[in-house]
Amino acid sequence: MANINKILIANRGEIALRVIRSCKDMGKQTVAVYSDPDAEAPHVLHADESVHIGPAASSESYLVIDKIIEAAKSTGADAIHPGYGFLSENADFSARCQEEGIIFIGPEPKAIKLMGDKTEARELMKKADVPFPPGTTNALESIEEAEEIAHEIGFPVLVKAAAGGGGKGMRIVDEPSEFKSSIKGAKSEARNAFGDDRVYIEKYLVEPRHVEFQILADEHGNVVHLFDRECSIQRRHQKVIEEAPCTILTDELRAEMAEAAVSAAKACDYVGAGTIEFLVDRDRNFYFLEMNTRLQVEHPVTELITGHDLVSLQILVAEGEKLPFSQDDITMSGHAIECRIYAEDPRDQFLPSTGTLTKHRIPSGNGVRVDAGVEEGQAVTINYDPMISKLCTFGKDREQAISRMLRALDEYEIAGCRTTIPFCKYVLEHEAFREGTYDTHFVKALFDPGKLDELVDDEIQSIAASLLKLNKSNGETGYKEKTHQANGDVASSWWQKRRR
Ligand code: MV4
Repeated sequence: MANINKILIANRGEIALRVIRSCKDMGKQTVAVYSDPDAEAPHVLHADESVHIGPAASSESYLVIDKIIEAAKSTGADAIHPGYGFLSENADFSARCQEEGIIFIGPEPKAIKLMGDKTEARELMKKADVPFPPGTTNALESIEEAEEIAHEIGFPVLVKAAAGGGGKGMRIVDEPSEFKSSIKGAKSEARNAFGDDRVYIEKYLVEPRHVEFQILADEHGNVVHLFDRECSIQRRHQKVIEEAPCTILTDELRAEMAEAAVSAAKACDYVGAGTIEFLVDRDRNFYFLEMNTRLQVEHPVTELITGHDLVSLQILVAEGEKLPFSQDDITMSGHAIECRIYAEDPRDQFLPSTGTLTKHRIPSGNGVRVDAGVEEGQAVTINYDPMISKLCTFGKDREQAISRMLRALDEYEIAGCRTTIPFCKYVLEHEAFREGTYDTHFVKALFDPGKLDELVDDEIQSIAASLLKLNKSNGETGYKEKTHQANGDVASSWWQKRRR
């Protein structure tokens, strides 16, 4: 048992803030680290102490193991929480913390390494009796070998990078003639992205749904699951909307998948919070896809349906405590949805839309939770992930969670950059989403940017905000009356539209 007194959060933005909040709930001291442009970021302002770790580039700040370790030592932090992204799934970082006598709030290097290698993970699932898509559990040696396996499992097949995940180094192959170029392409992409060009093949599942299970494990061999999340609404392998629980699972299938998820975690001697991703096909067969050895962006929807604080539990387990409950004590109720609000323009190919958030008024009310990493007046830059916030709603059932989400999206006021709010509204109002009949191809197949009708709304909001600012500064220079008039006009038409 190791009591943790002070935790360094090796991250930024909303997740750093999220971790700080649980630390405070538990009476733990907090240390933030920050790059040049983050000097006044919310995570720095909310932590008890902070350490500057370098310039904007992540490769020179948030990703530098030596700098993070040094910051922990100089502040006397006894543990490090990596959040998600950055160093969270870096086995060397977990190992280095161990060497330095600092508690890494996450799994052992062994589990990170194992699950980071998709061929090894598949091999492990074979032993653990967890189903995975048919194909090889070894890296490909030759085109002939690939053709042989494809002949066995049937086209289409997928060429995937062993070091991959998140869609990089992945190629669909529909017929033998495409093999050569697909393998070459996947290999070169994998080499560039991971410095590892090993690839393998597996059966390509058409129209699958992405369903994942949250698991938690302690050092004493206890492994539990906290049910499932549906994450099929993605674009370019980036999740946009998630919900819990998944609507297509029967109690029976849920129990079966949960058992497989727990087996997968046990197979790699997992400790901490982790996620087992599955694909579910049209016949409701499920297949292990990968394990994420970190806390996930979408963890709040699980917290909302189970009532448990996953970050506190991660910390508890890192202290060597036993899980405070058994599987039977964990129940779920109601329904939760998360919309990721990105600073991207859904009308222009989701291109990043940077700028200063001249207005950021988050929604509230019954069943609404917002995890934001940016505050009004702050700049959204291209240095980091363009996610502004995670807007979650909770309801007694899916229908209530959806109507609360639409209410919250309507209430959300952002000016200074374009956001994915209109896109989220589009999805939530779509028949396929309402009926729950969508799959991982939703955005590609069903999203029509021409149908976004809130352009005027957004633009007027942004003009109104700028004019309001202008109005304030002109108040000091004597032009108040004229701009006040203009501002009043715009503001009133904006309100009229909003009230329709
Ligand atoms: C698949 C698949 C179909 N069949 N594997 C995409 C990201 C990476 N984690 C794995 N991915 C997929 N693997 C087999 N055997 C389809 C996808 C996939 C996908 C998966 C989850 C959510 C969205 C997706 C979008 C396109 C493709």
